[in-house]
Amino acid sequence: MMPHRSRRPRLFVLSAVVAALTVAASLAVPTVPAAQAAPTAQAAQAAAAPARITSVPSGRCLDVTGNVQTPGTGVNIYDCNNQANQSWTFSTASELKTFADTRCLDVASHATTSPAKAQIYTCNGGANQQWRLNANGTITGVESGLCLDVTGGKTANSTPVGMLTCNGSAGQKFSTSLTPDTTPPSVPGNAHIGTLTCDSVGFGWNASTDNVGVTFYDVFHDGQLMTSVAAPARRVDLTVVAGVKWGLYVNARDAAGNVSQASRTVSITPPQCQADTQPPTAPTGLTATASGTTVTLNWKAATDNISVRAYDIYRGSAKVGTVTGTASSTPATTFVDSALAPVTTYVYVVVARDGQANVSVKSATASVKTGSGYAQAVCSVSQVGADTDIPWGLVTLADGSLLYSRRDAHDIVHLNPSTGAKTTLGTVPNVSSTDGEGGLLGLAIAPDFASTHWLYIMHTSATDNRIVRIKVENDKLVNSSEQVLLSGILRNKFHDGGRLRFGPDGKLYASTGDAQNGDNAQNLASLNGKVLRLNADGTVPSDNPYGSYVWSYGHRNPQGLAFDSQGRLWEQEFGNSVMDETNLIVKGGNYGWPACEGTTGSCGTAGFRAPAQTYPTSEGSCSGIAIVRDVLYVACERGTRLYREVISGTSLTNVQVLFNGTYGRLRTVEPAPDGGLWLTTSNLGDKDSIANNSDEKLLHVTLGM
Ligand SMILES: [Ca+2]
Ligand SMILES: [Ca+2]
Ligand SMILES: [Ca+2]
Ligand SMILES: [Ca+2]
Repeated sequence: MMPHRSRRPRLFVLSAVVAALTVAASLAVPTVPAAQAAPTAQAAQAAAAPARITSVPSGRCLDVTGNVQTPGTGVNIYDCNNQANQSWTFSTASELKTFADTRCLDVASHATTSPAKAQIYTCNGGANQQWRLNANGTITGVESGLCLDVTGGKTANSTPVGMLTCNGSAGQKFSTSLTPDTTPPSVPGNAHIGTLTCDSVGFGWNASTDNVGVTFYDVFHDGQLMTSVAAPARRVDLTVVAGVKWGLYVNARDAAGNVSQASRTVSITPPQCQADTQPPTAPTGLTATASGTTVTLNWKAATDNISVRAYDIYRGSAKVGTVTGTASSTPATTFVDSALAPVTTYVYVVVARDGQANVSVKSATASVKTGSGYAQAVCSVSQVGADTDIPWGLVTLADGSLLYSRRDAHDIVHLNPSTGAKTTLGTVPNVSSTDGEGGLLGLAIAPDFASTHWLYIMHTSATDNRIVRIKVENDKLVNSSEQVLLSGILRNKFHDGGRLRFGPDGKLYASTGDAQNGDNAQNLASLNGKVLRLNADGTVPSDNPYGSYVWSYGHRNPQGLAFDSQGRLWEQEFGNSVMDETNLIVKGGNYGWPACEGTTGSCGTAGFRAPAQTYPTSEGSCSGIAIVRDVLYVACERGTRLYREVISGTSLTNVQVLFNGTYGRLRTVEPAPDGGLWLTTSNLGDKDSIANNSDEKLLHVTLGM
């Protein structure tokens, strides 16, 4: 029921109606296209319950300017008057329809950069006619990620409404009884492969169901999106790489952008296209030069009848590293061996390998004597622990001992790095894995841990990712003390983020993945694809930029967080298939995913923040980061290396590659109390959720300069 109104607003309403009728009568009203006169079953379903959409600051209605149905007519706010140009429905295809469902709200020219024009247009199924009604009151264009915006946040009649970068302002808040679809499709069943050749495979699955309808299936390998196919297709032919093991799976997506949990993983290793029994030639021209206790090797590339894929580097008889390439990129011909003893002679040889494990004869040896000083990045490395599961989160206690989470085993270990002695604090309750990257993830302790005993934990549950805290007393988790600080962060097989870090401001920062749905990253109402900022008690800090937990957005799968000496937050993020990135995070910043990956894609979009450093995914895929004396250390999985980068202003300079291949995949790096680093590996069983099928090291790195 309309509330009784004062005379003045009523007069405004009446005059608006008269004005609108006059305009409508004076223009030729376009006829309804025949295709839309007979609604489909889907449209009929959507046509239920038209409603108004009101701008929050003014209470005025979203209104097609002048009550004109001509395609291209803009929208504005106007006194609510129950005219057809203020009556909206939200279709199952995520369209906002008006004029009795004959016109769709539309972003002019498919614009994706701010500002853009919002208008009505003939409904055509375009991505620029799909909208998301968000829980925080914003209405975002699916294609552009931009927010519907009352110009200048004004409240006057006839204020135009356009599209602007989402900024949390009141002019971007709307109220409506229209309800979006928030139910994701069911998990695609029976993921399976057909014929597998050296360069292709057929991949299929059973149809998912959805309360509205499945629109797309997104096919991934190991967290990388390969392709999206429109439903009802239930199979796709994929290009694969001979000899390279991939885990294939598929997620179903509906029109509203809800993404299902992933199917089971189907593991493939394509056969070689041609048998190769011919080893590469030996590398030649090997040289070794020492600078302090660091040795740099260089050699000339070997050749092969097909291709050289890797070089193994031996110091004496011990293999100390591997430099790898891919089917499309040759391996580098340089290697840095650090943390050597001073004033000692070392002898190196290098061998080349092809893609089928044929190994060349050894290169000629190169011998070199190290210098006396530690004037180098790394002095020494020692192993302080081993684990049969994947160490993920790691914190140092005041006595110098370590707590680390075991991702797939779901428990927390207390390690004495001096003796290697381990005790188990206990199993964290309600942890669930994802047959992928989810599980027991990041850890953090507040500065007042000694008195409060709170251990902060980020983990996957059966329904979501969440941040909890549990007291540690008498070397045990007190599970009865558990408090769930933040739940409802979407989970999926991959892209679960998971790092926690307390800032110098006493706030808890958390990195969340996009849950395999890039749209989440630009959706400020979503907790996914974000850096979040919480008070230590789990409440929203009053100075967060959007009145929510969101601190920055537009992230894909961030897993590294660290603060520098100026209190600035740096973040490490996995890209899709091209580039990974390190970002300097600013309050409210938009880091561009999914339109922009590293520096590729629509990275020039206004408002997108550029990364401080990028890495080809084959040389990166980095997870944890740590900052010691304003040098950033980046632990990389696929790149099997630790990057060392000097923070200089807002840049990262003097990039060095450490431990290239020496320890395999690296997950977590943390500052150690002696000014060095803790470093953990993630080599085996790291793409499954099977507990204790790994063979990992916990290392201590003594840093030099
Ligand atoms: Ca749905
Ligand atoms: Ca060969
Ligand atoms: Ca980015
Ligand atoms: Ca495992």
